[in-house]
Amino acid sequence: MYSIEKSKELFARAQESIPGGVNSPVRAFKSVGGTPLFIKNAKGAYLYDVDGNQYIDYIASWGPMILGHAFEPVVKAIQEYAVYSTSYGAPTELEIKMAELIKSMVPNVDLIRMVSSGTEACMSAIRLARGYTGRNKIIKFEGHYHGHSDSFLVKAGSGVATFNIQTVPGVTAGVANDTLTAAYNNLEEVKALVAANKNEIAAIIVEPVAGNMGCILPQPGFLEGLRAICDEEGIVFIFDEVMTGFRLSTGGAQARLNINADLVTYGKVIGGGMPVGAFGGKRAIMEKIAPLGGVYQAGTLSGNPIAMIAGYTLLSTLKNNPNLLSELDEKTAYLHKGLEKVLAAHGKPYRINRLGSMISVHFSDHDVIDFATAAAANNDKFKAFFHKMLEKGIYLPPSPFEAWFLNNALSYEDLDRTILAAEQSLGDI
Ligand code: KE4
Repeated sequence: MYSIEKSKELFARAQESIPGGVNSPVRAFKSVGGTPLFIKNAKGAYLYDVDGNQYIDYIASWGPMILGHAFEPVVKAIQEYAVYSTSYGAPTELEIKMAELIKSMVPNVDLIRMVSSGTEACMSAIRLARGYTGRNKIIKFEGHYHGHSDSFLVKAGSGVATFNIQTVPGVTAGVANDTLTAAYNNLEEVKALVAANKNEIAAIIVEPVAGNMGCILPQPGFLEGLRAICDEEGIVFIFDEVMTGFRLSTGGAQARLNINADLVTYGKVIGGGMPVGAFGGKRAIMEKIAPLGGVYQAGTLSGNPIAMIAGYTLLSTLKNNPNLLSELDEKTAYLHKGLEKVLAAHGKPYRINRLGSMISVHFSDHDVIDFATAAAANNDKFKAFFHKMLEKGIYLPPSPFEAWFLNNALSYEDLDRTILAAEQSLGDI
């Protein structure tokens, strides 16, 4: 058994000054139990905790570290630009280059606005859709997570599902009443909501490939059906690509799934580990955003130069080397195959969901196609599996309601170590 004494000490100390000892709830290990590991440093595919233990990292900072930790070109860019000052509060050419780069990778984005988190991106996109349509209501999907702004904390995924929070205190009934929810992959439910709220729905927001209840794929025709409903009803179709963007392809889920949204939100990968989010899309809609239009949206550190150069360096590396994402897909397929083998040999029910490098394991005897089926899996078994893997130096997301995030610094030896650890862990639970 590896020692985590220093993490235990730090966790106790952290709780004296930080709510729950963490700055984001999913890091607290609350759903899986045990002590969250305090990380000292990371490089490539490996995390090193304060007790000196090494882990193969399948969180990758929840997505951003897609080419591995401390990716040299990003580190060098940050070091180079930091001496020019870390923020100006005035426009820079760097922001233009970042916007032009994203537009070159995502053709149906005419205008894009930088913010500092995925939450801000999704919150702003919803306000924009409401301002553009003059309507109040939105449709989101159960188990989807679009950040922690009030409108989205209704039947949300990620940490909200992990902690089984049904209604979030502080979210007023007024706000919650304007958020309608449907089961992911259930087009009939969406049609019924639209019919019952005729001309009142401003936007439908969806994680095109869900990642906040484990990884769950859109069923054939589902996204196309949503697109048709939005076209017929004048509803703004928003793809939340905070997780899928620049991971599923250099054009994100829109390109990979060949379907266009009206607005798209980004986060995670586009900052290369620095705080960046963005929302963008059709000019006719984006022109409603201040200072062009009346939909106010702002941010002191939006387009921050250090964040921009980090994101720009990572994104341009992905754009100029499209083999990197296909290598990552191949590595994930290899892991999938290996896990399939050991899970089948284990003889207990399981499902593996995967698209590209988004993957999750569910101890379930039925297909996991929405939140209800994800929640009905044997998630106690997942908790036991999580800790057995951690003891073997494999750091998975500490919740069955998260996708695993692979990074391209993972070697095939790391993947074989993971598969062997899974085989051993399954034997122990
Ligand atoms: P942030 O505000 O955390 O940057 O992004 C919110 C967000 C929006 N949309 C999607 C699809 C997301 O996955 C997220 C954030 N994802 C979680 C992990 N599943 C962030 C981890 C955390 O809360 O610490």
